[in-house]
Amino acid sequence: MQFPAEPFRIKVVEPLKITSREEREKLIKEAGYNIFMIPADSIYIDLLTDSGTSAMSDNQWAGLMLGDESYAGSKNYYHFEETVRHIFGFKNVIPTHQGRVAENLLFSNILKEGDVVPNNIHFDTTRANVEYHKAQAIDCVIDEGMDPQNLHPFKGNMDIDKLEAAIQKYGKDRVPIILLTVTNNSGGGQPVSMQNIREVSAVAKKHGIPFFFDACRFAENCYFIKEREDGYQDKTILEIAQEMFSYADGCTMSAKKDGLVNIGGFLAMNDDEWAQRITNMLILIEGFKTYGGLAGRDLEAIARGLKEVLDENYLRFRINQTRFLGEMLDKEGVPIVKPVGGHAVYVDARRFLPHIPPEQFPGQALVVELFIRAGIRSVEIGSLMMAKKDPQTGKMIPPKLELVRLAIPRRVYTNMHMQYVAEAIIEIHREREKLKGFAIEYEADFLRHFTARLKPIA
Ligand code: P61
Repeated sequence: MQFPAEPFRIKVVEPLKITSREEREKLIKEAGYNIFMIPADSIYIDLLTDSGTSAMSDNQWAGLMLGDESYAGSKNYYHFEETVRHIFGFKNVIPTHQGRVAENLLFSNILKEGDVVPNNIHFDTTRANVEYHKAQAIDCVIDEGMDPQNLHPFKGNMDIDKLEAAIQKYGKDRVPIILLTVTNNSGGGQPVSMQNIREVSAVAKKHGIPFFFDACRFAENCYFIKEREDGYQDKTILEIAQEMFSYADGCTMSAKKDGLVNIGGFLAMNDDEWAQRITNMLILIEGFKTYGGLAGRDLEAIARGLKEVLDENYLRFRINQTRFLGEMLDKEGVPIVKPVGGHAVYVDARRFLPHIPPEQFPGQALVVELFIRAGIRSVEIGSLMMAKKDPQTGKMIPPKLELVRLAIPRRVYTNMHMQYVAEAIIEIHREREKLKGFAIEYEADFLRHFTARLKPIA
């Protein structure tokens, strides 16, 4: 079968509210045309993020009842630690309540002013945590990774020449760590190949620089390796993950993605001295080292989720569900980022709405129309979220791409939901000339997309 059906059946249902077009027009107007301001229970299909929105399995829910809420030494911590060690192979396992805390703890321990951190592309929380320590976050993804039409199978790969050039330019003493984000979220959920991981690891070793993964979507990355890279077709996802992590010294992880849970994360590493220092900091800001800001039951759910996410039938469905949505759109001429990534389909709003200039937010025009027409929530990743201001003229400098992300929660929506989403977008695409741009009425000084108020341009 080209698109496998859901490898689970539904035991509990959560009814969805279906609002009328008039209700949605009123809601979005009251929200200042900002999709973050819409109450979630007025949304029919919520594709804002795949983070923390997974459906847990019956096995995970059962695990919650085995939560041991002891302050120190909870049995769930040991299960969690053993599971992370088995899959990721790192010696020290430090729980945190989500991914950005793992980043903050790591960088607080190793970064100083003027340092440089290379990554394929830093996710926004990673970049913000690097810059908070007055260090510089630099992106070294291959050029193909920035071209929405290039069909390279591993568009998340690090450009080894760019990485070497950065180390030469700043000197290895100013590069305390090399990161690699799998899959590359900010580049469209694109995978990194095992070959590239080996090469990055070799560069790191040659210069004596520690190498860490941002491992949020590691299992999805492993599935792409199995599917696309020679020599991995007969390996299990666990074997691929174990090999991948064997080339690194540690990782940060938001378990809200491939941990299949609603909250949780961790930091894992081989270095005992770093782990000791970070644990002391953890105790100051998150909690004792056997819970790290989580309940015992949360740790149990993560341990079980990390095992479930390695199931190849699950991953085959997961990756193909995303592809199913992408291919339906592509077939009807809707411009998307290709190949389709692991966790989301990205619509190219610049080509979808060429008559709306970046300063009138074409991506946001599509986001608003998709909500009004179909009750679907997506998110703009374009000028509203990412534009910079020219310090001299005050004029907006748009980012390279104007995208709308349709992120798919894990095990939540069926393929019929995806068909509904595709039909809505295809319908809008047919009538695209009717869409109009937006102007900003209110904006905050930073991260304006979360709270901005907009008005339609007549
Ligand atoms: C997302 F709009 N991602 O994609 P935490 N690394 C990577 C991530 O994708 C990631 C984190 C670290 C989110 C949630 C999100 O402004 C935003 O557990 C590759 O969320 O702390 C999160 O993990 C951080 C969306 C986060 C945003 C911040 O939707």
